[in-house]
Parts: sequence; C-alpha cells; structure tokens
Amino acid sequence: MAIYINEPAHTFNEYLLIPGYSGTDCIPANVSIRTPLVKFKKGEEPAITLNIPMVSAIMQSVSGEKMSIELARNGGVSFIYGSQSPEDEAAMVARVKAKKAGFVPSDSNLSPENTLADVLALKAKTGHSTIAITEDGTSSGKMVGIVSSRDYRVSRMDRSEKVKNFMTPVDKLVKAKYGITLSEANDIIWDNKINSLPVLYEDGRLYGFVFRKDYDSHQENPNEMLDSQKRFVVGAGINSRDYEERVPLLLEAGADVLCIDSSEGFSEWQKITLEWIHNTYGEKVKVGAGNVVDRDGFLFLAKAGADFVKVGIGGGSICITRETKGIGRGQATALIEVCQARDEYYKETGIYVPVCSDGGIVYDHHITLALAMGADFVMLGRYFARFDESPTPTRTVGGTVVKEYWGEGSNRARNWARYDLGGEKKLQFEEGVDSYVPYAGPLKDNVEKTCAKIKATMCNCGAITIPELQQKAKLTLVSATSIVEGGAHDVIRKEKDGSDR
Ligand code: RVP
Repeated sequence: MAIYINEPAHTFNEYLLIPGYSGTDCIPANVSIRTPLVKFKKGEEPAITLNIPMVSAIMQSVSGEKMSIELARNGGVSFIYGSQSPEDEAAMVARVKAKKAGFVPSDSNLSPENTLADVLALKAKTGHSTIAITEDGTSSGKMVGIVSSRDYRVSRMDRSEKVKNFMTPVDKLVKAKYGITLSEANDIIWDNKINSLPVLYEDGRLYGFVFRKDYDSHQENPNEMLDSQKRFVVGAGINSRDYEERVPLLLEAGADVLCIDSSEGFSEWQKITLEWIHNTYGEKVKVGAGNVVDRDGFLFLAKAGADFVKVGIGGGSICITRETKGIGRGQATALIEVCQARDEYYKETGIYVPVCSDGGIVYDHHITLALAMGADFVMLGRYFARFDESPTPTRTVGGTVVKEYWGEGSNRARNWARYDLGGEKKLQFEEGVDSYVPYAGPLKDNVEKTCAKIKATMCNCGAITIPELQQKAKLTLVSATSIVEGGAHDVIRKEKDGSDR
C-alpha cells in the first residue's frame, strides 16, 4: 500500500520567525553570515566557506561569467550552467579564473611595430588602457615597454605613428621579478604611486600584471571569495551522462566546486557520478548533489559522498514540474525534514554535510527562514536573473523594464540532461517556462540590502551566527489571514516598486 503523509507540505511564505531575546552585543555589525559550502569533519574547517549564504542557480539565464565574477566579489559563488558543451563551459570557468588574481595575464598586447591606430582599436575592444608591448606582440613575449593613455595625445599625433616611438620603454618602468608575493607587489605599487606593475620572468618575458584597481577593489569588497591564488572562486554544473569528459575540462579550467544538476537526484546515476569523481580525483574535488526533498534522499546522497546536498523539487519560480509530473514537495517542509536528517547524520558520523535550499525564494526574508530551518545556504535563480550581471538583455515590456528568465527544463534551454532518466537524449516535454522578471539594477546594491535584512532579522532572533540562528530560531506557521495582514493592508498604497522581491 502507498504511504500517505496527511500533513500538508508548507512553503516559506507560511512561516514567520518569532523574535527571541537579544543582548546589546546583538547588532548587525557583529553578525557573521559566513557558512560552509562543502562537507567537513567535526573539529575541522570546510575547504570552502561562503562569506554570504547565497549561490546563483545553474541556469543559462543566470550564471554566466559576469554573474560569477560579481557574485564572488560580493561573497557568494555562482555555478556556471552545464547546458552547453563541456568546452564552452570550461572556457567560461577559465575566463572567471583569469579575471583577477592579484597577478593577471596581460590581455592587451601589441608589438613595437604596431601603430597608434592599433592601440586605439585594441583599447576600444578590451576597454583596458594599459597595453603591454612585447617583441612578438603576445602576452608572454619579451617585454619592451608599456603604452598607457599618458603616452599619447590623439589630437596631436598621426595614427600611423609606430608604438616604439611613443611607448614607455621597459628600462624606465617600475617592474617586479616573477616570484614576488602579492603583498610585496602591492607595496611597490603604493610606494611608486603607479597604476600597474609588470611582473617579468628572469629572461625578460612577461608573466603578467598586478593592478592598483584590483587592490582597491579588494578593499571595497571585503567579502570577496578568493582561492589560494587570489582568483575568484567559481562553481560549475555537471550532469550524470558526460562527466568523464566534462569534469576533467572543468577542473583544468580551475573550477573550485562542482554540482550535479538534476531536477531529481535520489538516483543511482548520481551515486555512479559521485563515485567516479571521487575514485578518479580523491576527496579534494568537491561535488554537490541533488535535488532531494526528504530524509531518504539526503541520506542516500550523503552516503554516496556528496559534498553538499541540494533540496527542492518544483518550487522554482519558472518550474512546472509539479504540474507536469505530479512530483515535488513544499519547500519549507522538505527543507526541515532534510536538515533534521543532516543533523542526525552529523551526530552519528561526525561529518557535516551542508544543505542548500534551492528555488522558491520570493522575498528576502525567505532566505532567513531557510537558514533558520537549517539550510546552510540558498540557491537562487529568479533573484539573480533580475540584475545587470545576468547574461540576458534588458528590455521594456508594457512600460516595465524587464530581463528574460527561462527554466532549464523549458524548450528554450532544452537541458535534457537535467531531466535525464536514461534512454533517449532529448527533452520529451517541458518542465519549465520562459518568462520576464522585473529589472532590479546592479547585483551589489541588491545583495547588500538583502544581507542587511538577514542580519537585522538574526539580531531580532538573538543570533549573531547562522548556527546560532538555527539553534535559537522559533518558527510559527501562519494562517492565510495573517499572511494578508503581513503586507500593507487597508490603505491605498501610493507606490509599490516591487524591489523587495
Ligand atoms: P527560483 O530561484 O525560484 O527562480 O528557482 C531556481 C531553481 O529552479 C533552480 O536552481 C533549479 O533548481 C530550478 N529550475 C531551473 N530550471 C527549472 C525548470 O525549467 N523547471 N527549474
């Protein structure tokens, strides 16, 4: 006989937090929202800790390279979408890793025989004003000088003027030797009041640059997620079909963490994939798995070696899986059950497997609810799709500025591998829609506001860390009538910009 669960499954919107006692030290400035991304043993530190509890969804319309860079700059991590060829995905990862280090490979290079016209064309193409001049015009050739905007006056010079006649030659440049540390490089930049420092190999070939603006950027973005070489941390989606081909390319490109992207992850395919990766690379390669919605699904993936487990079926804003296939579970109920299983697993084994709540976040306070219910971090699609950094163009529809946002199970994305059950490699029916979301501006402003709200609520609950929130939180189910009471009511609103969702 079938098993019946007669309690309805609930969503975030049906819960509220009840404030707890807060002492005078419980102020937003003292709150840390750092949280583990991957599993760790009791008493040890996780290999990757997020500075904010937010990651961006493994979706074409969300996680491209711009999003990955900006989210890492602000403390979270993106998972670049896997619904593209392994080569294209790996190239995207590589571009994120090359974006900034401290040490950046030079992406604007010319030879001394090039002309001012070439300089202007290259500057227009890359947007960068510092151009390395090397003997052969490549990024690793022998360095002979630099051209920056201070070296030429467009109004006074002929466009055919050769670079060698107006560049600053290498012997006049402040430069450093390969092997220098980043902090030594930054000291040289400060002491000499320069904007960029070329770093050269012993034989004079160019290794790369350290830029002053990157130092400034780190001061402005103290939450930056950086790897041991000071490159942005980035994740990548994989599937349980082509992992033998895709995973090596992604790792070579520098992906810090992988995640098996599937709408339903309680399956032997995920176990096989996890085993192959761990047998091939050992424990140093980190892989999340999912999605599941109950205790059994969590325990299966934890035992199979998942480094984190994602929870959520059918709650995504663009998702029609529940309508189409009749599977899924209210996100709050699913999360609460999985987090209880995670805590029991930790008690039994001493291994803490972080839980990610994926999909269905509508208001910022849903993130705090998810954390209070036990999630270590949340994955968001719609939220990030609204920002400048998402890969889709901004459009005006019916007088409203919008961005496009489509599901991986829609005809537009055709991510058959996410819905793969073995058999034919095609999407037989849609499980997602194509849509618009209201444009909401730059990621940084929005994420800062969201994090301020999370911290404020944590203070109201008397918690200054996420684990403390999880221990202290008191949550109540609310009636349909009190949900209405929770918004502005019985007044005529003058304006509503919708920026809070
Ligand atoms: P949301 O943040 O509510 O927009 O949900 C994003 C999540 O929805 C994704 O992380 C993924 O789990 C799920 N998704 C992506 N595509 C589809 C679909 O086409 N059904 N669902």
